[in-house]
Amino acid sequence: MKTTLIYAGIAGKGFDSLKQGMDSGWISHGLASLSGYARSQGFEVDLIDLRALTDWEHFRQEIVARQPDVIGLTMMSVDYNPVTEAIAIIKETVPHTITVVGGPHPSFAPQSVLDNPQVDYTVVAEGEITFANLLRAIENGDRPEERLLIGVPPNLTALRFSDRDLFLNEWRRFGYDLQSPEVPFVPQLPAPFVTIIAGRGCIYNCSFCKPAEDFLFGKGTRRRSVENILQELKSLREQYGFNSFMFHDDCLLEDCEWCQEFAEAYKTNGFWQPYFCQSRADLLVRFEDTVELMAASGLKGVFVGFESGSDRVLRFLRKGTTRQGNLDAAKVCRKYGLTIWANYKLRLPTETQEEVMETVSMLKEIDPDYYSPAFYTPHPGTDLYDYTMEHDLSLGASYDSARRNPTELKIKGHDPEFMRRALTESQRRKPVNQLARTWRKGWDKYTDPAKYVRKMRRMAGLGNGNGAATDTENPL
Ligand code: B12
Ligand code: SF4
Repeated sequence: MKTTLIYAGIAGKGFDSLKQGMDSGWISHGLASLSGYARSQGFEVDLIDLRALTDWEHFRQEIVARQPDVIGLTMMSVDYNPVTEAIAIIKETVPHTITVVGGPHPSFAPQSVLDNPQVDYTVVAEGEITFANLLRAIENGDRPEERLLIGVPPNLTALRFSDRDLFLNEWRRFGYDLQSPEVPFVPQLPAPFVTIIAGRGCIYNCSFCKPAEDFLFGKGTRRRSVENILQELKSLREQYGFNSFMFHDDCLLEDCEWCQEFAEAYKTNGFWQPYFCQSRADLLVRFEDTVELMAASGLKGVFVGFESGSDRVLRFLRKGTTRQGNLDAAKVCRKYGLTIWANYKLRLPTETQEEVMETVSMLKEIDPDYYSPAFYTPHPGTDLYDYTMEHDLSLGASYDSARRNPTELKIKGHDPEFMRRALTESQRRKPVNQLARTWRKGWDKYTDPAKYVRKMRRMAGLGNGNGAATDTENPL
């Protein structure tokens, strides 16, 4: 029996977009895990990655050539339209093929997938065991009648590692160079670069995220053992000689004991490769000792969900953090030399222009290394999505817009011109911070410190720089 998995993540960048930036350069661990488990149960699985194809005609040709018996498609909300189009082509070209859709969107809004009669099965929640069981039933000619299947959570430590070859072989077939298994996105994380997931779920309750993620992974977090993660890293070291990696986990730092154990074991097992992870701001402050240990083991940067600079908005988001807490978290990052990737949202429901400007001013104080602004996007299954719908705040954008990128507004009630200005302003550094950054960047390169200080004084508008080269420690 032939099974093909489909990654249809082209809503943002379109076809032929593979390896153009982080969104298009990473594997789907969902599909890679599904494939790993299916293979361990004796099934043959291959992949079509729409990002590597040229257009829908190309997709049609691939389907005709492969003639799969079963096709499994993964779907975030933003993938709804490409997945629907792919299924229409599959049913037109190889009508006998059984289509199975799973992933975050079907788990959060199953009816919207079940409504499509061309979808034979919709799988809610984690799919490894359920998908393999379905394949076995189909092979035995004993297909379930029920179209909605509920996934069974697997034991994460017992699972096979993500089947990266599923993606890498497919990319190689289309001529993509594999100097890095996944696309590195910041200079702090050099190629070859890989992503890894230590656990599933999150114990917190932010209104823009929950309860949706609980429908996917259940309440709370399940984490792989440190030993299991190290085994995967060892195999990645052997296979790809990776030079850096990133944890995809929503909030790695929530389990500080796990992080401490990992940091110790990472070093003692001879790893030196820099890595990034994601964290809430409050945990960086609460577990500063753990942050210090991790920084000593190779942690080089953190994706921080600052979200807002307004205490009222942070309470509304049930974020459990404060503006001051966000500022303190940034200080902890600076103290241990961690790159700050700042995630924040503008144009949230109920947010006033003054509150938007509080976020802008907070960012000026944080002075992050990378700005990651979002125009709030309601995602099905979350409490804030329900609030948005109940209060008729949605601008009713198509699924293609179910992305956080601040390109178009998705919520009614704000002046677009003001939002564009606020967006630009949120990413403008204070001149003093800009200067300090230029200083740090240039300092190492200058062989003549006095000359460098004179140049910086001129830039800072402190005269022509002559005769002022005494304070090389802090020229600003
Ligand atoms: C890493 C990540 C990314 C990465 C890589 C994404 C990728 N290729 O998988 C990047 C940065 C590229 C990314 C981008 C986006 N992401 Co993202 N991402 C994540 C994150 C943190 C981890 C994903 C992951 O690997 N999970 C672990 C794997 C094992 O789980 P999984 O993929 O869900 O797969 C399991 C089940 O869903 C199911 N399953 C999945 N597919 C299938 C298919 C079949 C046939 C079956 C049977 C089962 C099945 O079985 C799998 C194994 O148990 C999740 C949050 C989370 N913790 O999951 C958000 C998350 C998936 N992302 C989200 C969003 C919103 C986005 C963006 C839209 C953000 C944006 N820019 O606006 C983009 C969209 C990208 C695109 N398609 O164009 C949302 C999705 C919400 C929604 N309603 O769809 C999530 C849930 C975060 C959140 N809480 O809001 N993301
Ligand atoms: S936003 Fe982050 S911390 Fe909040 S519930 Fe979602 S994953 Fe957890």
